[in-house]
Amino acid sequence: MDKHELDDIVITQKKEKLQRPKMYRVYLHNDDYTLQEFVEFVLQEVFFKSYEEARKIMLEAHMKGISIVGIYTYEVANDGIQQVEIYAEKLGYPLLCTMEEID
Ligand code: NFA
Repeated sequence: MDKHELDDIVITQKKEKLQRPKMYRVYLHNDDYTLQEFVEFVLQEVFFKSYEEARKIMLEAHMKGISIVGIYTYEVANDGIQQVEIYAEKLGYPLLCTMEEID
């Protein structure tokens, strides 16, 4: 093959980079003071849970000490946790959500 035959071949194949953002698990922690109904409200309002999902997540934390709210990107997890803090602070509740990076 003449070596110039290859000159027109354009290599378009890029090295595939995995477009996978780091994900974070958000936890709900139990305490003895926050009203159950308030926890349900916050989970619906901040993390867009249905009433049934919110109640299930709240009850699991209430009984076991901790439960998983969901898995989100950094921004969504962090914003959600901050919103929970703001709501809780307004009513003087010690309600706590935390996040942890997952692989
Ligand atoms: N344990 C709280 C109560 O009995 C309710 C609660 C559930 C608080 C889940 C925080 C998280 N009022």
